[in-house]
Amino acid sequence: MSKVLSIILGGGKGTRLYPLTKERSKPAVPFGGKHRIVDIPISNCINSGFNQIYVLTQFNSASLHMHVAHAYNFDSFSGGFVEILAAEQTFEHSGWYEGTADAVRKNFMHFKTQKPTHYIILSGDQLYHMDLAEFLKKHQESGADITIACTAVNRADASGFGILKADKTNKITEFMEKPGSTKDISEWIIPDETRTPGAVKGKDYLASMGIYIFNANVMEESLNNTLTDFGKEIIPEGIKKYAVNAYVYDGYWEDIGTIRSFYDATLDLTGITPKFNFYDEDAPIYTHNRNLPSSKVNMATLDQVTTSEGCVITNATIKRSVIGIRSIIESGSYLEGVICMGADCYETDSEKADNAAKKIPNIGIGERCVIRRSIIDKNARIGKDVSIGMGKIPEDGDYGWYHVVDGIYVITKNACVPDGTVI
Ligand code: ADQ
Ligand code: ADP
Repeated sequence: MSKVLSIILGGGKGTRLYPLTKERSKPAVPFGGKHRIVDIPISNCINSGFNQIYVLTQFNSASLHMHVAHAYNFDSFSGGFVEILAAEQTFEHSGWYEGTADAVRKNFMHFKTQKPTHYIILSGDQLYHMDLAEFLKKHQESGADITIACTAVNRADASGFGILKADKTNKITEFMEKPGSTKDISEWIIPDETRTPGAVKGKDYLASMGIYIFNANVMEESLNNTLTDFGKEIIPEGIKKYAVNAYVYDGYWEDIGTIRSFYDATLDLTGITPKFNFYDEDAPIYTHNRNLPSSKVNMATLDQVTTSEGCVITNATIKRSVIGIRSIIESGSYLEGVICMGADCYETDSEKADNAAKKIPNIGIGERCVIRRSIIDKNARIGKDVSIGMGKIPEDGDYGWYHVVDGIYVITKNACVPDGTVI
């Protein structure tokens, strides 16, 4: 019998998704209108039959705890749990996780007492459906000590991933972490005899997906040192010492750890045939059930839009956008290429009267706004006649209540945007 502990690496300082990670840890960042990023790896684990799950995160956030507590309740017979382990100061350790391996090491005593046979290490910021039970089966059949899930990528993508060489038996012979874009890596091109049937032309390099299975004893030995990162140190060292295999995955897999990739992958969900399937009965993506009312749409035109529960959209034109829970969009507004994360609550009539007295807009998007190329974080108050992203895009930077990252406007959580603002 195997006993598998799943460990989701929930994120370092979260700088690549800043400012969405300004007030929350990365796993808690809202994704796809009603989910959070962490729902993807957790759902992959649960759908694969692995329900003992830890999420390692750099800092504690109330919203992550509340989300996990609401969303993942297992009955007492299943033995399942999702537990968040945030970096903390103890007598032995001071502060932050120094890297991915260090995060696992700092919690290792906690894991070891459960006597697992295997650890599955998963990245917290990737979009994919994968049957991890099949991954474990292949790992066990091969007799490997460590198996790395990998996928074929093109030269441009190879620069930012760990790339590897594997022989006909899938044994990994060499590994290089993030070769960069200028190095000649032509000798790492996948040889024809090891290409999988699903191989795509142009995707010539085998990249680590940052998803690993370790036999429990091998994990313990691998961490018995001061190495801090899996990709930079533990995996390259492991290849010298252990039998390390590749498990090639041909399906859709995307990193959503940067503002650009988060924005593109989210908007892809609005396409006619999105690359990531949220509509798979056999592999649902779980989340917090909030008991919100259905969305109400009055006289609006919506084209390639996903709307979540509890929205009220009036006389708006919305194209290729993702509208999050409890979004209020007032009359005459135009949105294109917008990720609107929605709100944590509805405002009452007296709160709205208060807003009017203080001359601050209500939560939501006011009348006659035009917004493009933007991510609007939760609880933002966008006044009337606001224009965002219609002119020349400013340089990337921090402009206070909004940031521009990779040419995308990010309106910060709780931002208050006065009537008539143009950016
Ligand atoms: P990266 O994703 O660049 O490469 P890393 O920064 O170590 O590697 O992040 C891996 C995962 O761990 C991410 O989900 C990240 O958020 C999380 N993480 C990072 N630091 C953490 C910390 N201190 N505490 C908790 N979680 C942390 C890795 C591999 C590559 C591989 C790519 C595939 O190193 O070889 O190709 O993943 O995406
Ligand atoms: P989500 O739906 O995003 O998971 P919740 O609905 O659980 O979130 O609420 C998220 C946050 O909003 C919590 O901190 C909660 O306390 C807060 N919240 C919920 N309702 C209200 C309210 N009526 N007024 C102010 N804050 C609220």
